[in-house]
Parts: sequence; C-alpha cells; structure tokens
Amino acid sequence: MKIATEKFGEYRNQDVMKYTLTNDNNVSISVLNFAGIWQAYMVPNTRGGRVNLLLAADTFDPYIEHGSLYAGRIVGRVAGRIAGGNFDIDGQSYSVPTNEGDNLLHGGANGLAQQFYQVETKQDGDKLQAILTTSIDTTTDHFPGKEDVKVTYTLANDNSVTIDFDGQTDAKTLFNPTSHTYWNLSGEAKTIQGHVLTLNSKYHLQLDNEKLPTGRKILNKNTPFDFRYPTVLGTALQHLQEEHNPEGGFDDTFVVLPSNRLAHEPVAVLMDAATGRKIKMYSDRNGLVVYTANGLKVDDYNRPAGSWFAIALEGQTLPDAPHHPQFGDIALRPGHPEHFQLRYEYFA
Ligand code: G6D
Repeated sequence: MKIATEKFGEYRNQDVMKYTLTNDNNVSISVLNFAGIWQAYMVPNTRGGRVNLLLAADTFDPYIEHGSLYAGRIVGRVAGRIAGGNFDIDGQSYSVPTNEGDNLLHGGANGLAQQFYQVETKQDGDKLQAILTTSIDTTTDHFPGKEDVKVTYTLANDNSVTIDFDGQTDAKTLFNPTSHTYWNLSGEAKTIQGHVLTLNSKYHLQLDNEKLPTGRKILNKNTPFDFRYPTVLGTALQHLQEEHNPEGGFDDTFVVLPSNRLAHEPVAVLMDAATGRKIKMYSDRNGLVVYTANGLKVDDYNRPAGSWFAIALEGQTLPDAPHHPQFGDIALRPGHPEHFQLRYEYFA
C-alpha cells in the first residue's frame, strides 16, 4: 500500500494538490484538496495497464473551465435544487442568493463545491484514507451557521471505496451533501449507452420545467425509468427520446431504498456490458439523482466530448426536502452531528 502527494495545479493563489492512495492490488484513488474532487479510480485492465472508471481531466484547468459539470466534486451544503433559495428550519425562514435562475443549485455559487479542504492521509490496517476537512460559514455561502465538514475517502484492499460525510454546526442549518462523480466503466472512446443499470427503485419524482420536484412520485414500472431489472442504458435513453424528452437524457431523481435498511442491497448497480466491469453503489439516503450528461460538448476530459459520455449517480436525501417534508429532514442542528455514507464496490 502506498500514499503519494503531488502538485496538480494552482487556483486562487493556492496549490491544488492531488493525493493518491494505492492498495495491494494496484487499484488506486486520487482526490484533490479543491472541492474534494475524486479525480481517479484506477483499476487494472486485461492488457497489463490500468483504466480510470471516472470521468476526469489529467490537468486542473478543465475542472474550472467546465465548473458547471461539478465533475467529481463534493457538493453541499445541499445537493440539488432548493426552490427560490428559501427554506424554513423549525419555523425560522432563511434565504440564500440563487445561482440557477430563481433557484439554488448544488449549494450556491460559493458552496462546498468551490472550497479548498485541509487533507490528511493515513493507513488504517488494510485501508487507506484521505480525510478532508473544511469549515463553511455564512460569509462564504450565505447559509446560516458555521458548518464543520469532514469528508473521508477510504480505499480498502477489497478495492471498495467509501465516502463518509460528517457535519456539525453552531447554528441551525442544512446538510445534504453528495459526491458528483461521473462514471464511465468502459475506459475506451465509448459513451455509457452500452452500460447496464439496475436501481433499487419503484418511483421517480415528477419535476416541473425548472427541474424542481412537484411533490408527486411517479411509478417507474413500464416506463423508461424502469430499472428494477438490469437495463441497457442506450435502450432506456432511446425510449426517453421517443417520448420527446426535452432534456435529451436522464436528469432525474429516483426514490431508492436506503442500503442500510433490510437486506443491505445496493441502490444502484452499473455494469459495462463490453468489459464486465461493475460497480455496486450503496447509500444510506432515500434519493438518487441520475444525470447522463446530456448534450454536453466538454473537451479536455478523458472521454470524447458529447452526450452521454458519462453518468452521474448522486446519492442524497430527495431534493428540495425543505419544501416537501415527506422527503426527509435535512436540517443540521447544534449538538446533533450528522453522518452519511456512499460506498462503491468494484467487480471485474
Ligand atoms: C445535477 O440535476 C443536476 C443537473 O441539472 C446539473 O446540470 C448537474 O448536476 C451538473 O445532476
């Protein structure tokens, strides 16, 4: 096992550092101190080389140039959209400046996805960890409270990766972070159309034309959203197109059964049919945003620019929960730290 640190770039007069953890099987993960970006999940291929399972750039500038992609970033304090940038916590109203039309997206213009983190690396038995910490307060992102955030990436010798999110605050605020990692398991010049997706989901959320949940859940069965059984993404995307879906792909929230309930089932299983590479994703929250990077012409990443060059699977509490109490409570209150987990198991 080994840990390496190198300079990856510069931003806002600070060094962007890359931390690489490599296990005994020559599987490695790399994370950056900026935005907690998960830059690489390298696994061996059959030709004696290695392949990055993640959409990533090998230099830092594309991450800023295409910041709206949020590629690999830790997103928070709140992932997804909050209608009007307004919310109530325990009867008190708050407002945060919007950054997508009239709504707040992914924590706003200066949220966790735009911060530098302190990083500590360590070996813990047969696991390697990168522990990222930062504090975000009202002067930075306009949310109430000083929120202390710890994001721990763990690579184990079984090749699994776990991301633990810990939050605590000195005043009532919100906490619903995620990892905005995009997957493309093919490692070749291919889109994700040949990937096979299975979701532990019976419903998805109805969205309005600003992509805000209306509060209604729609049954997936016999629709392009039906991933109860392994389903080829290219086929589902084609079915969506036939329904004249204006987005040109998935940018949708699935209601999932949290993995820590019942039989510890993954919320999602993604497999590349051509290579058999597979990721089982576990999450302890009830929402999964599936975004197939629709209509994007983004150069300088490790897959050819164009629609569906990767798929983001964003585990979180269902979006805009402050306006839909039945989705869950994402408030973070003083004296009550919160912990969430995303976990990925790799098979080949
Ligand atoms: C999320 O739902 C959103 C998309 O609309 C956005 O474009 C993407 O993040 C970057 O998946």
